Amino acid sequence: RAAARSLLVDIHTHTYLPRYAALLRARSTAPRILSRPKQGSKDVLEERLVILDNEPSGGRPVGPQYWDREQKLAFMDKHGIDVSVVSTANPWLDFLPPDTASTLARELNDDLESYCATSPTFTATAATSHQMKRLYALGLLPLVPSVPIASVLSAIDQIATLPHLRGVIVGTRGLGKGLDDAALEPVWQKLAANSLVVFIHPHYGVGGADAWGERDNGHVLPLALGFPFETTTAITRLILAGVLDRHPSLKLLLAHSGGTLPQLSSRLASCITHDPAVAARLQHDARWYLGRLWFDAVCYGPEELEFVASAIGRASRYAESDKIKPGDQTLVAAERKDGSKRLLWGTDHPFFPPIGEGAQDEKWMSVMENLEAVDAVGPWGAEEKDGVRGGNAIELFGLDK
Ligand code: 5CU
Repeated sequence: RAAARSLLVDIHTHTYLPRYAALLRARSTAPRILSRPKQGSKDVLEERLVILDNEPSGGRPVGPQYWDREQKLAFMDKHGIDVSVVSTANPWLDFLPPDTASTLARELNDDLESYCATSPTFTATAATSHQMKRLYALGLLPLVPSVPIASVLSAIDQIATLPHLRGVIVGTRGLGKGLDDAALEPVWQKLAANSLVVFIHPHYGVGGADAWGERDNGHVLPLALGFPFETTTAITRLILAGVLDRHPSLKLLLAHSGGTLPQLSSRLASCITHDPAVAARLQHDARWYLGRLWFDAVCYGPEELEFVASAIGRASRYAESDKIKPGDQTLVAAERKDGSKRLLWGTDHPFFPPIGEGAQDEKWMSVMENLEAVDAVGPWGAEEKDGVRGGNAIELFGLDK
């Protein structure tokens, strides 16, 4: 497999490794995997994944695509994906007591390393003959209430020594008090010092799902609204706590294109300005921080991608001075291109599979929509599109090293 063309890299793709799936099967409360007779046939059992509280319809069907590495590779082949940066799916270790979480983090990080290390190798570019693996991964930290911070730091040390782990995936609760908890300072410091990417991903959902109505809408409200609102709240708290001022080299990657942060960043800036106590804590205009973050390109539409890239690109206007006023149109074209450098393509596999009998053999609509969206962003040329499809991920995760 020699790639003369630019690579397609999936940075938002999950797994429940066999060790983790076994843990979920052994549980009797969510999160869990339960076994029940398949609808319409009493003798055939099916497994279902219940990870959200009050999950509708007894959870969702779950199968080997969640834990079998060969199925991950087959999915990648089907969609022309060269490399995946795999992460454990939610809710990670959030529900475990500190000792168990610490032990399991170490075991799962080792499992992930061998998952990647034994994956196929290919020559990434004919020019450099650099050898790349098809699988890299993001490790787990035992981020649970009452865990000794030394256990979290030791997991970071472990991850930093595992060659195919290039970062961590974290939820939004931190040690139970959010990502603006001062107790996390040494964690951010160590992650930054080791150049590990921190993928911030939702699980619980904030608002959206249960407000102002009783009608059952299945998974739609928690996933479409609750997840992005959760990410938005978590990253906003982190920014307001000055984490990015103290740790400017911290590499934070936000799920689902940053939730609603790009859309709300000017409103956030205005609210901060009108609250001097909060404003005094920050070194920059809120919009500046967008340019310090990375965003996945999992938003299913070209207009949204173009908008997010513009908002990221605009961040440079808010650097140290107000030399360039908001609304100045002269930079807009360049901004749209610059912002694209912080967008990275992803699939969300194995979530959002095709629906309906026989659809399993087709390419996944959720994947193709995200791929076609990149292609359809008007202001982007080949360089920007190649970057979002893979070049930006290669650079951020150092996949060519
Ligand atoms: O949209 C997503 O990322 C997900 C996810 O990660 N986990 C999940 O349960 N549903 C959707």
